[in-house]
Amino acid sequence: METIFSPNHRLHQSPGELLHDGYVPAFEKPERAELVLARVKETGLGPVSPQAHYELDSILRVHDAGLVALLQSAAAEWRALNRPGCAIPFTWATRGMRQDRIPTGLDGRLSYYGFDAGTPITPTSWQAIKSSVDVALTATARITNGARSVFGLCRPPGHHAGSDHYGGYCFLNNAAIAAQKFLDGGASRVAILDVDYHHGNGTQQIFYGRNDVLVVNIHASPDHEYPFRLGWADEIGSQAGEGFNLNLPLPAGTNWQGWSQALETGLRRIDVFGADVLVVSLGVDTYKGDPISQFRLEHDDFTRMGARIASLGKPTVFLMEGGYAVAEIGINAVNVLTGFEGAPRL
Ligand code: SP5
Ligand code: ZN
Repeated sequence: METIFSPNHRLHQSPGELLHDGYVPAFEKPERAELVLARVKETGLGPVSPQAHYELDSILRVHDAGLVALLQSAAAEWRALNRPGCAIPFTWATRGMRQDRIPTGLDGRLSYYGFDAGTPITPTSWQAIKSSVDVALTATARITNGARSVFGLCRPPGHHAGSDHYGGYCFLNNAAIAAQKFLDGGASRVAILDVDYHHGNGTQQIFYGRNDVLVVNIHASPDHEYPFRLGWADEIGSQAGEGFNLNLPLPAGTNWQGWSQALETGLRRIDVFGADVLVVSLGVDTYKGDPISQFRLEHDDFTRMGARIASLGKPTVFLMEGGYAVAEIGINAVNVLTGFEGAPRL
């Protein structure tokens, strides 16, 4: 399996942010992608290729222009106000506050488009964000050109980013942009399988009213886990999209036995849907040793996961999302890919 990788991911690095007196630690760090790349090479998974450069139009098919503009300018605007550190919001709208009006000032726009305090924008973040999308789009093109599978080693990740909001270490939704690219290239149905520990709220929101993209999420219940405000089982899609969003929330402590049952449910739904192509949001923060997560998957379970995904027999793009047990992230991510490749073809 070919891997698409950009060293530009290093241009986004959270310093760990002081937010009033609270500390927001930076689990999403450059070593993550470097260790996955090292494991790709160590295992001889396949060639590693650079990303191609794409115009912004593929991003604007999914995201609001105002969000994209803010991601490009926020750090410079922050600096122009003589502030140290990175651009970060510190006010959020709750019930009874206006959602319809975009404030003109920087803090107001950060409040409007951002939804958490853990996703700082540094002076060079935009280059990493854009390169991560380019990695996803390059991977997408490989499938369009006939590859059975490809790995987009995206960083920063994307599945928490919605059409007009960013957060959860995510700025632009790589998986959603890839899915839309497939549709624009002639596919009629795309399935997104999100196996990250956290609910992919952004991916769900982007496709919630549509029936051309089936979104299946397996994740920790939002009752107790980030992003807390979306990801329950009764979210099934709206209007034309009703029945085309499947959430499979699971309790803390879930191991392969429980997780794989949810996977089988998700795979059956994708099979019935009849996707032309599958996009996997590949987070490996379901690992038992993950520092911010509460599931119990082991190294070999990731191999099993890849083999089960392969049983769908679909052209498949894997795009890197979360996973924070840095020493093991490479083993777990690449185990999914080798498990996929080792599975008998249909
Ligand atoms: C892509 C992805 O996996 N994003 C995850 C974003 C999670 N952000 C919340 C992190 C909260 C960390 N809490 C630390 C608890 C450690 N004991
Ligand atoms: Zn995650």
